[in-house]
This record gives sequence, C-alpha cells and structure tokens, in this order.
Amino acid sequence: METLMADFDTLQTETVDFLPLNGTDYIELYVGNARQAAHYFRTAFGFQPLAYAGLETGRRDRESYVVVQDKIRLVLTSPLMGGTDIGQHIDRHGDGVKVVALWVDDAAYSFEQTVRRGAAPYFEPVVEEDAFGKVVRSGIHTYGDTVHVFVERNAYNGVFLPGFLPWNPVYQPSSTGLKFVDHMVGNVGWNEMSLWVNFYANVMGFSQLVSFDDKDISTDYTALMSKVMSKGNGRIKFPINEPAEGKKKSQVEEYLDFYGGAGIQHIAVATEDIIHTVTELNRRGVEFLQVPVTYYDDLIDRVGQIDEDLDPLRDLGILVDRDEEGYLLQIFTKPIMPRPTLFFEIIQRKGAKSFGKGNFKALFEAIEREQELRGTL
Ligand code: TYF
Ligand code: FE
Repeated sequence: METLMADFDTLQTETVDFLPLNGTDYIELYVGNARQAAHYFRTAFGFQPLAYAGLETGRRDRESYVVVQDKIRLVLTSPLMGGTDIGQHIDRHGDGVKVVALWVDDAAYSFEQTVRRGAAPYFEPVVEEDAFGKVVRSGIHTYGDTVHVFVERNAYNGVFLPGFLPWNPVYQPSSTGLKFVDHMVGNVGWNEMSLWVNFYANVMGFSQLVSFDDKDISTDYTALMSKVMSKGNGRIKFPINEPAEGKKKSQVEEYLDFYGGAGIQHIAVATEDIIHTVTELNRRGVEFLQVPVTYYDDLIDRVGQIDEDLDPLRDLGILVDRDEEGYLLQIFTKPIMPRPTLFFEIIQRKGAKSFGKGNFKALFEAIEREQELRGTL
C-alpha cells in the first residue's frame, strides 16, 4: 500500500519532458572554404580531424569536414557548385552557424512533438544506415535561417554519420583543453525576444534561467536584453539577446545588420583549466578582447578569494565573476570572420551556474572599442 501511494505521488508531481536532450551533438557552420576553416580550427583552436564527406565519398554538391575536441564536434561545410542553399546562406550571412544539432533518443518523436507544438519543419525524420549502424535525423527551424537537427545515434558506432569517412591526415595539432559546449547565444531582432523565449519554452520545453534587461546592461553602455533558456538541469543553455535602444548602437544591432538577421552570436566552450587553454590559444594566434588592467585592481574585492593567481589572469585578460553558488572565469575572442558576427567564449565554471552580470560593463566597453575601430558605433 505504501509503495502504491509513493508511486502515485511521483506520477502526480513528475512532469514528463516531451523533448529530453542528451546534449549538443554537433554544430555545423556554412563557410566559404571548409578546407581552410578545418585547418584554422585545428591550428588555432586545437580541434582534431574526425570525418570527411565530399567528392571522394560521392557527394557532388558540398564538402564537409568534421573536427572534434573532447565532446565538441564542429562540421564545416562549403558548396561545390553555384546556386546552392549553402551558397545563398553564405552570401546572405557570411560564414556562420546553420545547424545546432541536438542528441536525442528518438528523432522521430522529437520532430513530432515539436512540430505539434508549432515548430516549422526543416526536414522530416530520415533514416541513414551504413556498416556501422543506423542514425535517424529530423530538423526544425529556429530564429533566422538557423535550424535544430535532432540526432538519434544510439544504434550507431561509426566515426560521425553515415556517408562520412574517417579523416585522418598527418596534421593533428594537440588539444587546447576545450571540453564541451557550455552555451550558445542567439541574437534576435527588435521585439522578437518574447517570440523566441516562448518558442524555447512551449515548443522545446525549456524554462527561463535568468533574465537581464536593458537596465542591467545599458546605462552608458551597449543596450541589450538577454534571457537564458535552459533544460536538462542546465546542461543545455540557450541565451537569447535582443537589442535595446541606448546611447550607442547596440552590439546586437550591429550583429543583425552584418549577419542579415537573427543568428548565433557566440559559442561558449568549457575548459577545466582556463589559464592553460587561453595561453595555448594565444600562442596559436587566437585574438581576444582586452579589458583595461584596472579591471583587476578591485577584482578580489568584487569576487572574493579565488584559486587562481591574479597575475596570469591579468596577463591573459581573463574575466572573473561570482554568483551565489560559486564563480566563473571567462574570456571572449574577437569575431572569427570578416563580418563582426560570430565569436567564441572560453569559460571555466567553479560552481557558478549563472551568467554573472558583473562582467558586462568591462566586456561591453571592450566590444565598444572594437565597434569604434570598425566605425559602426
Ligand atoms: O556571460 C556570458 O557568458 C555572455 C555575456 O552580447 C554576453 O554570454 C551577453 C551578451 C552579449 C555578449 C556576451
Ligand atoms: Fe556567453
């Protein structure tokens, strides 16, 4: 009797997640020259070669290189001819993120459940098979031309996806210690925040973790609004930014102008040793936004005692912030393409689960200095 009651209680309080996500499966960028982009991500960021698809594998319209670092998989794709959707995407947006693929246990169910809740279909579930097993994928649209692809790969042990060959060139620079995707931020258009917050809440079953409004992050600085949507106990975090009217042109507005609409603004990747990782990235030519050294004068007063020595943090320009649960260290690259659009963030969390707003002022002033150089402020 007791067990029955307990079961009933559990049933009553447990809400079933219609879209359980195991993590980020891969991020696909449409780029002008996938071969060189794959070289860049190996040389500068320490990704390893993983898989290839193109003319040699019977693909006539596009070439893709897959690079990997721990749990992070990037797919770099270029068209092999004119007039493709990929070429149009590159013409409109420059190099950028097309696909944020999510690892699920059931890609058909994920498609059905999200489309039933209002998602626009990108492609219906397709089964792909080779000697290494079976993968099912489906896709839905999110903001701008960006899409989510659901990947069901529990019955697959090939190197990446059916249709890809292992890619094992001689050139394999060592890792820089990047581990997994911590969060991916999207910039959306004026007054589109609630549309996309509602999309992630109602269509994808996310909940809102934090919200920063233009009063938190405007004053003298770039105005914007930011809401963090998350699920899976915070394992998947998709912050969304909307520009706000401020004294200067919002960095979000600059992004929208150059990207030609909404899209992914930054990919935050986690490390367990940010001093080592950023030292390596620097050595390999990755360029970071710099904050004034005065940022470090009152750092310990602001964030309390931390495990790291202040000197390397100051030398590298790593930012520190604290929330109720701990602290985090983070640094932002300059945009990695000609347009001031996509950049990377390197983050190490030491307890902090949130997005401390203590760094916004220093960060946004650093971004503004870059905007000034570009003449876009
Ligand atoms: O705290 C972070 O992880 C960043 C902060 O336009 C941020 O996401 C927020 C908005 C923005 C750039 C960076
Ligand atoms: Fe971030």
